[in-house]
Amino acid sequence: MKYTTKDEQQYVNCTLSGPVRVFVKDKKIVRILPLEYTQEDDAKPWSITARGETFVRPNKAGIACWVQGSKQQVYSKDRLLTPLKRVDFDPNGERNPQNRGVSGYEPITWDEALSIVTNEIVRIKDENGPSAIAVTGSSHDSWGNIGYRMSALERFWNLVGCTWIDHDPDSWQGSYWGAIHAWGFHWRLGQPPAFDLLGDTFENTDMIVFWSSDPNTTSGDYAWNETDHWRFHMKKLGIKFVFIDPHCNYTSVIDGDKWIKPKPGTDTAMALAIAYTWIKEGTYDKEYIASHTVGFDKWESYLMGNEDGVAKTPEWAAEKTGVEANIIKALAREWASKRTTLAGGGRSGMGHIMRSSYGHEWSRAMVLLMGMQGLGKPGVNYYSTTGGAPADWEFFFPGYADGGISGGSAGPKDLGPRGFPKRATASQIRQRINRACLPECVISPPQTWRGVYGYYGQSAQQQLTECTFPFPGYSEIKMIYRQGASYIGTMMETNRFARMYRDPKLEFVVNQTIYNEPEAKFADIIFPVCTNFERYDIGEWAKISGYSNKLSPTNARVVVFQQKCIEPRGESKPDYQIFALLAERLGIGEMFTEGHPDEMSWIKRMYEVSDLPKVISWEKFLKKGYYIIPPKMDKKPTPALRWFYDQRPIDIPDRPMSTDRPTNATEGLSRLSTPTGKIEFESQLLKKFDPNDNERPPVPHYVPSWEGSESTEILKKYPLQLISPHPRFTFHSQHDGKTLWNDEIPHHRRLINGYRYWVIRINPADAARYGIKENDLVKVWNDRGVVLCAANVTERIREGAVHSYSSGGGYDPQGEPGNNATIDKGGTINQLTSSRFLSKNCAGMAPGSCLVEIAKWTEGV
Ligand SMILES: Nc1nc2c(c(=O)[nH]1)N[C@H]1C(S)=C(S)[C@@H](COP(=O)(O)OP(=O)(O)OC[C@H]3O[C@@H](n4cnc5c(=O)[nH]c(N)nc54)[C@H](O)[C@@H]3O)O[C@H]1N2
Ligand SMILES: Nc1nc2c(c(=O)[nH]1)N[C@H]1C(S)=C(S)[C@@H](COP(=O)(O)OP(=O)(O)OC[C@H]3O[C@@H](n4cnc5c(=O)[nH]c(N)nc54)[C@H](O)[C@@H]3O)O[C@H]1N2
Ligand SMILES: [Mo]
Repeated sequence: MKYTTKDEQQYVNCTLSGPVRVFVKDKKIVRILPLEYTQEDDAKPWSITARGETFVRPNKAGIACWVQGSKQQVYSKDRLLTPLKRVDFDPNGERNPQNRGVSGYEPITWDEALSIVTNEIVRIKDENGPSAIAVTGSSHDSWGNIGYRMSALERFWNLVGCTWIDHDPDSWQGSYWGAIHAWGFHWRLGQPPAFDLLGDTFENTDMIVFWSSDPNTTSGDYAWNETDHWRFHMKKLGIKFVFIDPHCNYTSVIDGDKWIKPKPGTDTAMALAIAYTWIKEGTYDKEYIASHTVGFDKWESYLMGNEDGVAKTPEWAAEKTGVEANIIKALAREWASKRTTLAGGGRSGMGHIMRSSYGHEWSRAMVLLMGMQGLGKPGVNYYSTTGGAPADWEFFFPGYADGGISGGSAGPKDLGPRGFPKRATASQIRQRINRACLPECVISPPQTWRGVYGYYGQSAQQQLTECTFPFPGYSEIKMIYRQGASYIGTMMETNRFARMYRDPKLEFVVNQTIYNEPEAKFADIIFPVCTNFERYDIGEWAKISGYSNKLSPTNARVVVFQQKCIEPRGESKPDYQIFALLAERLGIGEMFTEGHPDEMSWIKRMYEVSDLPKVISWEKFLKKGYYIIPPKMDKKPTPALRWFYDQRPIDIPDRPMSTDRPTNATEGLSRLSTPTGKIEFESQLLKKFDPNDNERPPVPHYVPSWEGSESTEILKKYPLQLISPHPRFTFHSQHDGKTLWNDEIPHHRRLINGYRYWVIRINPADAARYGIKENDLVKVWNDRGVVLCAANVTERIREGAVHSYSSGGGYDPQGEPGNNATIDKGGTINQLTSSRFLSKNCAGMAPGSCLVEIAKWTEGV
């Protein structure tokens, strides 16, 4: 085998950004390389021939740049190696909550740490009931179905009882609050299926409009360089790529033919003007409108200005968007004249624009534009070029959202009634919190929100229900148990979180994470967790399942036995083992483990309930470390929405709300899951719910942002629009600030006066006005926070906007944490974003709507 020397051992593992081969020498990781699929018994590569060209799937995994750097990360100086206690926290005396975030830590033994935590759990439960303990994980743990937050964390806390902190629909805000009302798919939170769209695009598409979409950076989640080859091939086939984005993003730089740069958050106006042009010029699919849609007359009436006296002409949109009317017209004409696919977001149904004020209106407008051009026709799809490769979806292996050992709750199951685990767990506590307003729930209840409660893909109606915290009969929050330590970097207006942690109402805070991260420093007790290279697990690369259904953005379905490569560093432990120890002390050890002595026997059980035993023996799987599920190439492709276009019974392996078997509840039907079964230009549900809602009316409207290019008053003080999409060189906070591997990348951080600063991008015209030059240190601020950054002066960001990646891991306050005037040196851009919800009935985060001021920073720090 390549790259080996005789005294090295090799292991296979899977990271959240790809499967790898790990080389170990003298008990230390020496190298991490992408997994190659070149063994004799590996599935042979599939190929697609279209327009006379053949594409063959690559035979090695296209992992993310930071995965190869994970060797450095394992040995990072920031690893937590022992349990820690805050020095001025005494569970039997002074707790000093006001010092969280500033006081130091001392190492304590596992025995001491577990005792303190179990005593506090028992005490707080006794005094207030279990609902006084609020629990949450981050969006993404390290890979593996057993250790994942929806698995071990949920199993443990469902048994103990707690108030779960629900994630708002951060990744798919607009799809969830908006697109669901246009085309249904509530079980996939409003995102469309992508089955077999790779082949359909190769064969039939002439042009792709990438709207708020940078798949080269975001990859449709977890799949990184897997899809780049696809787009290179599309270019070779002559498919034209148009980008609509205030930032000339990486995909655009690499593959783009045209870049259109609207003012952030104004895109719905452009969408309306495109639809207006099609109506005026008669260039839309009238037959499809008649047979596949409802409410078009209402949409037409709004566009023509019958409702508000304003026709949504390209000239009208030009004023809103800053994009010339003739460009909008030209785009509309070319779009209508070609077989055009719309790539909305880096994965179909995502995109930073839908994480901004009224983002749901954009998401609905996107569906309706496609509705006007015959969505589902060959080459006319909603598809972000990040999924839809040939795959065998009958082969069963669960994804993490299927709940692992909790038997969990994150939506339609792949797992089904296969006896895994024996006892599914569910907390008896009805009270839940929306994490977008967690600080307010803790500090200043009552708090009310709508539409975030548990797994929110049960039905479209579910999002109309209101929650008020505290729920009747339940406690306020006295303790937070936090798995992962990223929220100061990743949530909105995050000085709120620092204030929450320092509030005396919180009697006890536990953090369980891998690194000495910003949010961990607000805990009273910290449990050190090992990386995925230091424990066993099992998982399929990039497979989420549950609410993301059968989405696989990779070239191959690869199931990995995640081999432990080295012993856990220091005294760190896998999450599973920490919970097993706590459970034992709480007297529920046997309930938690179901008698399994360790993770390996859970792994074996997961192997057994999957289809793996049919194709690879347990012994061989353990030894080889992976299995590649061969696609069924003899099966006729069923491109995502072709059945709907053809008005045939649904023929894709999608599973609306099937809770028991992997079959299709709407099998035999040729309707969407909207109330009418059609694409709804006027939403029947929203019409019934609140016909007068002017923030999310039954027909999608352009609504000027509450903090954007039309906010005249705020603009006087904060004239620049900040967009903060997902970081190119790290997965959220996870690979930032821990090693030089990433921090040395000049578009990630910049070394100025011995400190590595987060980068902010500014247009040369704006930079000139402010007297800012490349690599200058700048202060970026608004009423919510002050952040120091390094300036990158670039034409790639439109004038009037500034661009900085969303979520670093380097929060470094130069004064009192939580004070909005305290300067953060670490680049925590999310101190600046607003905690205001998308719109009044849609309780999700809207980082895209954020105004700031900037100035060259000349003072020392
Ligand atoms: N490298 C990397 N990849 C990731 C992640 C990561 O952290 N790092 N995170 C993963 C996760 S959890 C998710 S949810 C997905 C998210 O995937 P997406 O939601 O698709 O990604 P974003 O980067 O938020 O936004 C995509 C593009 O929208 C553009 N944009 C911003 N504001 C506007 C606007 O007002 N109008 C228009 N037209 N465009 C705008 C941005 O410049 C960016 O190029 O990414 C996943 N992939
Ligand atoms: N401005 C702005 N903000 C955004 C967005 C945006 O577009 N713009 N997007 C939003 C979106 S879509 C998302 S998904 C969120 C993501 O926000 P988060 O989920 O908060 O981000 P991560 O950085 O992935 O957090 C993972 C945390 O878990 C820890 N961790 C990793 N593996 C393990 C493990 O195995 N065990 C334990 N115990 N800990 C582990 C990591 O060290 C880290 O602290 O950010 C949101 N924030
Ligand atoms: Mo996300």
